[in-house]
Amino acid sequence: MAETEIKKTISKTKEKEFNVKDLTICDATAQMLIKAKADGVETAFDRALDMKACPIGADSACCKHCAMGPCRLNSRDPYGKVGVCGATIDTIMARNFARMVAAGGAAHTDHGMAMLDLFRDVVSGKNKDYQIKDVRKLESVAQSIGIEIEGKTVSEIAMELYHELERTYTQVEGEIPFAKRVPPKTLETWRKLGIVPRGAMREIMEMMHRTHMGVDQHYENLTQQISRTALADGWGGSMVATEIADILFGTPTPVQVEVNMGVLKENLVNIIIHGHEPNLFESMLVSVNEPTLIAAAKAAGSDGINLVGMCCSGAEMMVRHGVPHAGNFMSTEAILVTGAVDAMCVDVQCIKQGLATVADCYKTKLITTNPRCHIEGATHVEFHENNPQACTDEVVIQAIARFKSRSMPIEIPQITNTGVHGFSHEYINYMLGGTFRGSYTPLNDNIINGRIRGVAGVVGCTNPRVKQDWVHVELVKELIKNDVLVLQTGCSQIALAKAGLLTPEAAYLAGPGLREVCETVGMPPVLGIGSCVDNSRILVAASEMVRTGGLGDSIADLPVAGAAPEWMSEKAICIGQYFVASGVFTVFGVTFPIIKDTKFYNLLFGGLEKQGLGKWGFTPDPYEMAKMMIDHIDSKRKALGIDKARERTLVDMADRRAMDAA
Ligand code: NFS
Ligand code: SF4
Repeated sequence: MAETEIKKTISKTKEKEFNVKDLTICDATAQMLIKAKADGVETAFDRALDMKACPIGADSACCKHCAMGPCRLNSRDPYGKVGVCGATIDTIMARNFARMVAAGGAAHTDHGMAMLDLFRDVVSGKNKDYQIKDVRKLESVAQSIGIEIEGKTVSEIAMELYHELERTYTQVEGEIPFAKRVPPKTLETWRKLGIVPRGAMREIMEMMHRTHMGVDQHYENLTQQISRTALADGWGGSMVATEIADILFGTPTPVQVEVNMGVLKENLVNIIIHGHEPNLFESMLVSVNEPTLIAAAKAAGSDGINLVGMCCSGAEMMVRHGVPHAGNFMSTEAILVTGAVDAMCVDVQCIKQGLATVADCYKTKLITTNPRCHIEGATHVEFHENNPQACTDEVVIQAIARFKSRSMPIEIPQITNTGVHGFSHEYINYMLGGTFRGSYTPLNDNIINGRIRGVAGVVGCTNPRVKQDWVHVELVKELIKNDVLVLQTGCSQIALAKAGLLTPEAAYLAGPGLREVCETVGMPPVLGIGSCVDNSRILVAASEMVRTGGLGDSIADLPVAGAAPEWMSEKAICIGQYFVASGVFTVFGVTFPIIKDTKFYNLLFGGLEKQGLGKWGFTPDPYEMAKMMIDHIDSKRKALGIDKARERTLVDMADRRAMDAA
């Protein structure tokens, strides 16, 4: 069928010249951007070229919290002017930052609370479509917050756990349940600073109140609530989301998976699930295996149904069930350009409204499912947890109908990358310690003896303001080359999977110490953990490292660092802040929404560390970022007195090379 059937969305005047090599290192996405251009179809890459970022907004130097404004301050002379109400640059930036944290935290905690709602209905028997799959995990989570399990039935433990965890959200006074998992010294610091979260709803509400016109106008006091709100996400909403998903759907263990656009198949009905809620995806798995629907797909002329994921729920399904993953955030429009996607089904978060237009161009069904997220132009088929298949069967039926009437030319980039994903903190424990003596001792030992220099969490989004995947990949390569073990989640994990680094064979790219550990254990130097809410697994792993001993008393003592090199969402800011408040040096790329060398900046980038927490860092350059993280890791090693061990290892290596050469 003629390509003229494709609706053109780029007007001739708007069309800007670009070289795809400047936009992405993902070959599949590049191929589709070229096709999109030929088809006259616009994506976020085009719009980013067309939309110059507002420099005042980029620095958070504006405020529209009341109608005496909006007020714009001068980024170049931040103290030269104040808002109409008198608000200073520090107040304005801190309030804007606070609202980003509140919004990001709200996204994670609302998602976590929805998971908990489902858990309650499963336990009470109201919901019969889902079950508790991982009883061991249920018991260990219950025990971790002091619930006695001896002599109790699974459903008694589960009900008790539900009531405990509900406090994560609704509690008005006291400490959230997972505060019990925080290393004592870290918790002591939080208590001293008054930042132990009460309940997420309370913290987010108070944050919104305090950032209203004329309330909290001291950046230091605002920062305290910023930390408390962020911690209510990391050790609260996100952690509950992860733990409940494990209990209901199973705790991830390593699984070999295919990633990239080549997972689409021309002869199959292709369905993409893009979003953040595993309950929708779990039900999709049931629907695509329904014999009547498979028969219908075949009757329509296909060889069957192909279910693949994108973004974070995709990452969760990948680590839990080995479901193929088609790409990260900046590939979601591009993949529709293949013409091969019969339905893209979305729930909440990171879903570009632009998808509706691109889907329309290629006659792909774009289906929204969550009452929280409708998109103009998309079909809404609401998902109800108590009757999930009604929605997911309908998605399959619509996809089959689209397959049957396929009229577009199809072009699927023939690229797939096989890797091993699914390293939950439980599995890291088991992998390094063995079945009978599962523990973090071998990890700590290898850090102490210097084979592993430290651990880095590299996470977060992709963003059309930078070359897609490039900062992630260069940063991670640099880190492992320097013996830093890398843990990954979200879109960053997918970037590295596409670069082929989530394989045991990639150990050859690692420094000698890390390579030795990887080869002994048979693990990749880059461990894929799951979705963005699964960053909570990194917090638990860090606590385990402290508890195991030899690496200090608090998370702030550990030789670890974090990064979100291509971040874009408010969720990423909230994650960054909860890592910082937990004691981790966290570096962001792209841009940082604060003016350098202001008082608020100095607090985030240094002052918090003096209070016993972590600190922020910023650079768009991956090599500089790696250096900052490694320097930080080395300074922590020095403080722990384990820098000497590593120096010896390196001298030994150099000696050996000198001897080899002689
Ligand atoms: Ni995280 Fe997941 Fe991706 Fe960023 Fe969006 S999908 S929750 S926010 S873009 S990593
Ligand atoms: Fe301007 Fe103050 Fe109103 Fe903000 S709160 S818009 S700074 S007057």
